[in-house]
This record gives sequence, structure tokens and C-alpha cells, in this order.
Amino acid sequence: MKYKFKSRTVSSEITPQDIYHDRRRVVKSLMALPAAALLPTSAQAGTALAAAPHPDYSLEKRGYDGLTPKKKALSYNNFYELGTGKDDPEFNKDLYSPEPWTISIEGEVNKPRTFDIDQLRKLATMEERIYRLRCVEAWSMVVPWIGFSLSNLINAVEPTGNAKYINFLTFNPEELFPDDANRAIPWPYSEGLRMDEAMHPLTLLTFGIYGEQLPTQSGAPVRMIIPWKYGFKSGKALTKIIFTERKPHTSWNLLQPSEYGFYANVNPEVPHPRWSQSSEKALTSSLWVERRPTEKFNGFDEVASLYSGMDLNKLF
Ligand SMILES: Nc1nc2c(c(=O)[nH]1)N[C@H]1C(S)=C(S)[C@@H](COP(=O)(O)O)O[C@H]1N2
Ligand SMILES: [Mo]
Repeated sequence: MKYKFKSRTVSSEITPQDIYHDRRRVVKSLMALPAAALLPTSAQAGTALAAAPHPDYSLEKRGYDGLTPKKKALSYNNFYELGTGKDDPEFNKDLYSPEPWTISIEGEVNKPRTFDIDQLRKLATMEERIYRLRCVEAWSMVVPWIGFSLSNLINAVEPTGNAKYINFLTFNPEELFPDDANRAIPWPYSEGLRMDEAMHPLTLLTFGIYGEQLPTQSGAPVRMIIPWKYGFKSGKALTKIIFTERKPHTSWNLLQPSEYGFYANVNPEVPHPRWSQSSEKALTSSLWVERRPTEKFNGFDEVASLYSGMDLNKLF
């Protein structure tokens, strides 16, 4: 049994109906006890990943107070495939193995191909960038991510003239571990970007964190980080990237369109229907809860031009 029952905190990102489904899943997985013993352990945990710090995304340059302690960042996660409690992803990290892993690039590209994760890691030079991740639930953490601009991959597969969006998909937990899969949100986890957002140099295809390959709870072996958008845009454990002409369906938007828009740009002026977005709980080394004001685009003013002429109150 891989799901921790007792201290499960219910995320505000899900609705009461989802929690009902989730409870059923927990009961189901309790019955699946013996199979869990056979699950592989995560092969990559703790493997060092070398990358030079990017000078523009240092603590000093970004004006950040300090890093979120590694322990905190790797034990307070959203990764619903592994459970909806913040401590579930760490506890359930052996539910899948990030090795071996392939990721297929499909759709409106001239050079579709399937990458083995090692090939993908070698596509461009890794950099370490300190970005703040701001979750739509109004908490944030500052961590050193390792990866390279997604534009490197986009250029390598040569999008056709029809490519307007990119759809990012995670494995389907109902296929990978059917006995333990929950139905918290529609699977597979699906997110998307407009092509110009995906090409923006800030958009990071991410393989590591704190000098190591991504541990499973952070989305091993590869995930997205789009630092000016709410955390839910940054799909973890990617298996497929599809270039499309039409705007892709995305999981949170499908579940609750009034609460989770396609753009999901961090914006303190547009409240979530159930809470304000004007400030956030910062995960720091402090024992106390530290709140800080939320910054528009999470402080990355340079992306504003991507949205000129758009009403960000409507296209939230
Ligand atoms: N596949 C997948 N990716 C996901 C999620 C998820 O549930 N499944 N949660 C998202 C949300 S809501 C957030 S805030 C970030 C959290 O990343 P972290 O746990 O590394 O902080 O991952 C995002 N990526
Ligand atoms: Mo989130």
C-alpha cells in the first residue's frame, strides 16, 4: 500500500466531488497491498546533474531572499498521479520508475521523433536557473532548476507552419499502475502553451533540481517549468509533446474552466473564484509562515509583450 492515509491534506485545487473519487481510490489501493511490493524503486534518485548557473537567474539578480530548503521543496508537492496530499508524491515515489523512459514528439513537425531520455538530456547544454514556482493555491518556492530552453527541442523537430500550440502529456496512471490509480483529475495530465510562449527563452525543459536529476516527486525524468505562469502549467513526467493547430484541452481547465484558464499567467489582480491571488505563502527556511506579495507574471515583466492587446481579466 503506497498511499499514506492518516495525514492526507486535501488540496484546495480539487472540488468535493473529486475528493469523493479519491477516497474510493484509497480504499481500492488498500486492497491492492501485495502488488505494491513488486514495484521498482526510482533509479535516478540522488544522481548528480552538472550545470553552470545562468547569470541572469541567480538569487541576487532575481532579488530573491533565499532558496527554499531542499527538504521542504521535495516533500511538499503537487503530482496528483501520486496522490492529492502534499506529502503523497514523496511517499509514493516508487509507484513508477523514470528509467527507462522515452518521450515522443508528434503532430505538426517536419521531424517527429521519439527520444530516449538520455538522448534528450544531450540535446542542449544544461543550465541552472533559480526560478520561483508560484502555485495557483497561493504558495511559492524558490528552487534551482536544471535544464535548457524548450526552444532547443522545438527547433530540432522543425514545427510546420500549422503549429500554433504545443500540448504536453504525462503518462496515464490508469495504465502504469492500474491498482493504485486515482481519478482526481482527467488523465493523462495535459497542459499546453501557445507557440510563442513555448519558444520564449524563459520556458525551461527541466531535468534536474538542486544539482541532481529530478526526483520522482518533482516530475522525473523531465518536466516543464514556465516561470511566469501558475505551477499547474508545468506538467511533470512528460511522455508526449504534440504540436497542434488548435488549442489543446488541458486537465485543470477541463475540470473547472471558471477557476483555471488556459493562460494561467501569475496575476495578483485576478483572484481565483475561491481566494485572492494578491499574496502567497513563501516556503522558506523559516518555521513561521511567511507571506509575500504576488508579482504580476511572477516578476518576469519581459513576457508582458506576449499578451499585448489581450484582456487578461477574461483570458486568465
Ligand atoms: N503530471 C503532473 N504535473 C503537474 C501536476 C500534477 O498533478 N501532475 N501538478 C502541477 C501543479 S498544480 C504544480 S503547483 C506543480 C508543482 O511542482 P512541484 O511539486 O515540483 O512544486 O506541478 C504541476 N505539474
Ligand atoms: Mo499548483
